Amino acid sequence: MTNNIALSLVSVKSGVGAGRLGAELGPDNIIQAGLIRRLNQLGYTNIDDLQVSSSLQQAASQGTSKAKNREGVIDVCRQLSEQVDESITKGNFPLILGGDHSIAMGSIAGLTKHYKNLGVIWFDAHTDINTEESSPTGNMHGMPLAVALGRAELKIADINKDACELKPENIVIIGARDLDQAEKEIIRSLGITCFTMHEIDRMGMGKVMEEALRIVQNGTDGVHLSFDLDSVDPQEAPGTGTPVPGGVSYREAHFALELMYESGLITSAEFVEVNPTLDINNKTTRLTIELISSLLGKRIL
Ligand code: EXY
Ligand code: MN
Ligand code: MN
Ligand code: MN
Repeated sequence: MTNNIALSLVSVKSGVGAGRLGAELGPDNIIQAGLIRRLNQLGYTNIDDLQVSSSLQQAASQGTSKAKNREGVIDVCRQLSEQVDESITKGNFPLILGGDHSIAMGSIAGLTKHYKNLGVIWFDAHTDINTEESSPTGNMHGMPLAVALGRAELKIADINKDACELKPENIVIIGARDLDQAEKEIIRSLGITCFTMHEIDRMGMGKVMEEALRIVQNGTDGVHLSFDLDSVDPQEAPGTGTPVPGGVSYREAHFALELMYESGLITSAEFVEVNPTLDINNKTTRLTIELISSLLGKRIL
């Protein structure tokens, strides 16, 4: 089985947006555990292997400013934005491996050069919508949605001058269960759809995804999946820097990704916050490979 979709696999080896190091080791670990072989098995044989790295390798806890390691995060995001831009120009599907979640600013900056009405599905235990002012930690992996929406001091155009801001009505957050008070207020005031764990329990993942896919395709020209591994329950995904109990189950995560594949709507994806130094028996890395396989068309039967 082959298919004619060419992938740009972008390894973003940076953990400078997180409060502790380790996420920069995610991409190499995922590739060493056999990602390319799995992609080949799924028929993806045309894969560009691209790299983004940070010269700064220090955890954000070292800094004291409101946005710690700000210049380091911007440097990584600019590089990533270029890679994503080139990938789309070539007609490839950008598949981005993080890295901490601050890299999403770079992905979105590159994507919105091309997609002026980008839809975004954001799987996360958190909502990553703090501004420099509202953040309780100063860790920039808690800020990418605020930047992408134009709510933060750092603008998406500071990363790529041709980028444009996301529209709140084109974003759906799924799996949230640990929000700061200021994040609750900004989500309510902007009217962003957020299916917390409560809605997943109540509606079931099938219905949540049906609604989510309906929202992100309405008036959009592309749909990006930003998948933070901490959306999954820590029992299944222990290797992540900010685990929160009560997450998405193994099957709920796979089912969501299977439905995204079936929809044919997803035009780019990133999988972030895998921290191999915190993992148990490489469980989170192996889960990430399985989840990517579901997104890219793995069939159970
Ligand atoms: N809301 C907290 C903060 O802003 O520091 C925690 C953010 C964690 C972000 C993780 C990756 O999704
Ligand atoms: Mn996140
Ligand atoms: Mn998170
Ligand atoms: Mn819309």
